[in-house]
Amino acid sequence: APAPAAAPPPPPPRRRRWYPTTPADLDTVAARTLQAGDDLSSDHPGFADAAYRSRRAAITAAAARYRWGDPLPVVAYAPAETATWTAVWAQLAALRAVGGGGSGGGAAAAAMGGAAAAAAAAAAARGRVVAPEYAAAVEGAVAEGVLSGDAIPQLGGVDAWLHDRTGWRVRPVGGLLSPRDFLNGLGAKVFHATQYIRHPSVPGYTPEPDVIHELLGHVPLLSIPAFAGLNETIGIASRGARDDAIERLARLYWFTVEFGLLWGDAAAGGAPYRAYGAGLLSSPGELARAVGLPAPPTAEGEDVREGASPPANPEPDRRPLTLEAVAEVVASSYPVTSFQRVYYVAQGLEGAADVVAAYARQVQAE
Ligand code: NLE
Ligand code: FE2
Repeated sequence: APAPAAAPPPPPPRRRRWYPTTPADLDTVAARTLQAGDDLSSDHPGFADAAYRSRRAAITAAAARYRWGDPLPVVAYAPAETATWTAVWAQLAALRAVGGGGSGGGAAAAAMGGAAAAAAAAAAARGRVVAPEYAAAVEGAVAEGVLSGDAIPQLGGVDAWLHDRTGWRVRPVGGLLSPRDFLNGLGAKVFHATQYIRHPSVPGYTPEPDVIHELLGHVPLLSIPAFAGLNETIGIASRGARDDAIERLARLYWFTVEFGLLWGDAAAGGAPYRAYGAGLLSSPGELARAVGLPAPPTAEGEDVREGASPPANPEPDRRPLTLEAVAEVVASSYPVTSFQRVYYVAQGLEGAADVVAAYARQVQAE
């Protein structure tokens, strides 16, 4: 007699891929960079500059050797590298101070104490073109000697400062990680930071992360608990996620953490938009454009937007960041070598964090 029909095989167990959850786990992913210092794409301003390329290769080699628990690599920056940092710092400091009553406005208000301080801080914040929490974080880091316009900060000092505030850690990386690896790092409260600096030919805009972008864009924001939480939320949602979900989360990250704007206080005569995206806060050219200011002059007096990677974009679109808009955000590709065409505008850092958290819950329920 024929054998009885076999019962259908049980469905295969839903296999969840392994993902890193601790800083030490990241040793397995941090060496897998997509673009290393010795492999610049041909439209990069440093492509034809052999000295720049070998300098980057030396810095990224130390990052590749790093393992969790090692001392963070110390880079002996050359005077020309420091000069790039100082020049970009000065332009960004000027933009940070716009509407803030001078760079010491927040510190002066804090010294008054009580209701007078709150009123002065509110007045100082009204015209800001950057998120007031960001300006205060940079001022705090400067006051503590962690950030300075005079020298490129080393990762060790920055890491200790950040860890004291929000428990986040900084880890050196040689270049871009895959979106999955990078986002998984955020879930472990680890921010991967490059240590090389942008090519001096186009200081007002670089298509890639560099030490200015990491330390002046991301790190101050990660010292703010609500904003660090937004980053961690995206990171946790990325754990074991399907590839298409990783892509959507990476886009959400791009349009918020990298290029997000906040509504300002135009009704009270203040600035209409304020930047909180790290890609804006590290680019004098794009920051000015995103918030509708004239571009700052460079040291040589020319418009930094002329030097930004092509094409010179027309006036950008600015759209409200709502949960409904997130469907559009996560379906939108974006340029990586030129200014953005579209910015999404949130209602304060908490508003941005709420929208991100709501979308992250949807992804985790998929
Ligand atoms: N465009 C930014 C800058 O110039 O600092 C870097 C963006 C990295 C995603
Ligand atoms: Fe970034």
